Amino acid sequence: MTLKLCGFSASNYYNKIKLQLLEKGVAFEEELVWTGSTHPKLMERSPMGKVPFLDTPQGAISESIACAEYIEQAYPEHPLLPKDAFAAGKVRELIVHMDLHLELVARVLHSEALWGGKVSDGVKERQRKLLDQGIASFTKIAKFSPFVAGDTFTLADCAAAVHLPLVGMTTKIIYGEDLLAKATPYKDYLKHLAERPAFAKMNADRKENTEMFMAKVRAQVDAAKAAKAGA
Ligand SMILES: N[C@@H](CCC(=O)N[C@@H](CS)C(=O)NCC(=O)O)C(=O)O
Repeated sequence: MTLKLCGFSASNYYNKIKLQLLEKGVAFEEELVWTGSTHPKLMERSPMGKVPFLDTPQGAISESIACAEYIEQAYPEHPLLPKDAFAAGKVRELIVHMDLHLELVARVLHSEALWGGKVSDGVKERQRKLLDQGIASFTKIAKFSPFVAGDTFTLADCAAAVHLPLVGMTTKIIYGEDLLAKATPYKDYLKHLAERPAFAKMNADRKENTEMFMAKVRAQVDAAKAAKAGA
């Protein structure tokens, strides 16, 4: 059975794993699975109903960190984690930092930044403090020389490539300035990464799927508004 990556290409977490598979040259299939439902296709394979998840010959694995580690172990060719324990720890540190202290913090603002909703001033203030702290500490561990963990392309670049643009864009919309661009050279770094074939493929698929995803979300928002008006 070919390894299957499940989810949708507009998702940054999905693309984190897709980049890893493409960079490593692992043969894989993709299964389009949307979130936001309790469909068994999703819930029976991903306990939190989130994407991505992997369908492996032995069963499903969710959570991108777990997926990434599974892939590194099951497909050891073209490793994206250094052999040295300390260097590998620093790569993992960067990934966890970006997931928890940048992406998840900015995600709270997505309803206003991306989906036409409203986030209260109090929440914006709270997230701003967390973002300032997350970004300041990120600058202490991110190298950008030229890769985020140093001179070698690693799993941390798969995370940085998908999270940093979303965090930067969200802060620009909500706070009027790209807080990440002020503190890091992430835009030049992304330009450099975009030259890699895996990134070009991921970005092309992302653009196509994002149109479908936006249409789906807009339809859901309109249906919710209509239901509210009729209530
Ligand atoms: N911790 C998860 C986060 C994944 C995640 O939040 N994925 C989003 C799509 S980008 C999702 O599934 N959202 C639907 C939901 O939260 O119900 C991971 O690392 O895989």
